[in-house]
Order: sequence, then C-alpha cells, then structure tokens
Amino acid sequence: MTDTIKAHGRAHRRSARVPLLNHFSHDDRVLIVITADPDSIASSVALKRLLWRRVAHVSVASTNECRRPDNLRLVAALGLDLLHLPKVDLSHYTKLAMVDSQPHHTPQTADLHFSVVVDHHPVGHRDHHRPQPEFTDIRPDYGATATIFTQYLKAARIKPNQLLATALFYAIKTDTLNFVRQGQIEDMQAFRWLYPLIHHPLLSQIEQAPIGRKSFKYLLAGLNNAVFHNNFAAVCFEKLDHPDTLVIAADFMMQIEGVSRAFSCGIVDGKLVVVFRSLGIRSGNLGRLAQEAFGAYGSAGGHKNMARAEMPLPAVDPKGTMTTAQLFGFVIRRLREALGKKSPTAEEAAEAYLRRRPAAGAPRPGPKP
Ligand SMILES: [Mn+2]
Repeated sequence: MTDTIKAHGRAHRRSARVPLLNHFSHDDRVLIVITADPDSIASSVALKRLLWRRVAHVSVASTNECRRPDNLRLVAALGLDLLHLPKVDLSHYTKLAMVDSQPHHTPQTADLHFSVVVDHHPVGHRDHHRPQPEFTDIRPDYGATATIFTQYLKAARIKPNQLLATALFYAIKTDTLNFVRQGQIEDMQAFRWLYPLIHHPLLSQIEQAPIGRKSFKYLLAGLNNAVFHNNFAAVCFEKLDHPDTLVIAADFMMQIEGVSRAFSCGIVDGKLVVVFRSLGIRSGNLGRLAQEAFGAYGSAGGHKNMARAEMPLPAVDPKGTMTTAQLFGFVIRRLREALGKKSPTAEEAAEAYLRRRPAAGAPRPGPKP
C-alpha cells in the first residue's frame, strides 16, 4: 500500500517536472512516429522509457524504410521493433506522438492527429483548420531532439541505461556533425551528462558500421565519373546507397596528386548531399563556403577543411521535376557563385602578386596551359 502511494507520488512529481507526461493516461496505446535516423530512433526510445509503466502499450513506427547500416545497428542494439508506418493499423492506438519531425513534413502524416510533437526543426507552417497537437515542444536552436529528451530524462530523474545513453549520445554527435553544425550549449551539456553512461564498444560498433559490398559498386561507378580542374576534383554520384560513400569518395580524391580541394555529391534518402574536403591551406573556409552556397536550402556548415551540406530535395526542386544532371548543375552553379563572391581584396591581390613575382634574373614563367 505504502509502495503504491510512494509510486503514485513519484509519478505525480515526475509529470510535474516533465509536462509532456500529463498528456498520457494508463489505458493509452501510444504510437510514436519517426522518420528513421539516429536522432529520431534515440528520441523515440527515450520517450518509450519515459512512458514506461504509465501507458498500456508503446510502439514505434517509421515513415521511411530504415536501411542505413548505422541506423540498422542502432535499432538492433536497442532491441527496437521498428514498424513501417504504411503497414500499421492506426485504429489499434489511442494516441500518436511524433519526435524529431513535424506532421506536415511528410504527406503520410500531414492528415493525422498527433497528441504530442517534440522536435528541433524550424517551426513549419501551421494549418489552423487541422486540430493542433495538445502538446508541442519545438526548439529550433537545439542541435538534436535527443538533447531535449536527455533533459526530460534528467528532469524525470531517470538514469538511462547504457543502450539508451549510447543511442542519445550518438544521436547528438551525428545530428550536430560532431558539434560543427549548430552545436548549442544545451547539446554540449547533454553530451557531457551522457558520456559516463555510454557503452563505448557499442558506440564504435555503430560508428564503424561497415560499407556494404553493394556500396563498393556505387563507389566505383562514381569515381569513374570524377572530374578534375586544376587542383580541384569533383565526384557526382548518379546512384548512391549511403551518404558515407560520399565521404569515402571525397577523402579518396584528396589523395590524388595535385588535388587540394574535393567535393562529392549525390542524392540519398530524399536529400541532396554535398561533402567537401580540402587541405585547408589557402583554400578558404569550406564551412563558410558550404553555408554560403547551400545554407538557404538546408543544413550546411563545417570546419575550415571539412564541410557538408544536406538539402531536402523539395527545398531545391519544389516541383520534383529536376533530373540528376540538373541537380548536379545546381550544385556547381551555387558553388561557383559562392566562390565568385570571394574575389580577393586589393591587399590580398597585391600580396599574391608579390609572392608570384619572379626573383630578379629568373625567367618569367609562361602562361599555364
Ligand atoms: Mn534531429
């Protein structure tokens, strides 16, 4: 009896600290809807943990088919039975929750009523004719939804087990691109709080998800189309199975003699992805370049010598009519425009001239072919 009272008191305090919990009751059957990536997978498992013993049942369903090796490893490690939304009978559930996305992001979910939405993407257009969720927590300045859920767990005084901690940690790591993209102080704090709780061998297993043999074929086909221009190399993939193939291709191009800048691009998981690499010596800041060229279309940023842009296809091609070649044309055009803006200032030009001026007596170099 006292145990029940204690448990009840604890539950009561918990929902006072985590208001989201007030929107569920004991006979609820909850379906958490995600678009599978590490952040949404980790966030859904965190929500499942928060709802543990508070609702009758929780399932997780994904709008997309989960195929990326790291995602598959994460799902397997968490023992998550991830359903595929189109195959789910929604009448089995009394409440829908969405994490790391908003209902209008995918046509599949635009007409569904969600009780709870927790996300870190910019707040999208709200259709006031549709019933609004009873609870929304959208924090566009956060690097990951996993950060919000880490805060919820902390507030609820729940210490995540090693698996969940590792998943949340990995989610923050990947969604902030190791903190080069929009890393907030809150993300850092969550990261630090999780660090002593994670399972390191599992983390490296997830991070080093193998490149499948199928990817090798794509890699080979892409590298075959490599283009060189002075010290610049570009690889555009007609077909791509995994964004990591872009990273491998760009890193590989950097090993070719005379190449000091490389980029690779391709379309994967409904996104146009561009990966940049450079030696970082007199080649400008790639993070800034990526931001300038592609920031208006999606997330873009990075370091001086490593950067990345990820643009949802509808942002680049709202009508969905562009061919692969036209999409690559767009990438090149935007890059050229962004590079063009950085014409050297007079001082830099003078300095470059002085550097290039031949020493007295030395023959003048002829024009380059
Ligand atoms: Mn996310």
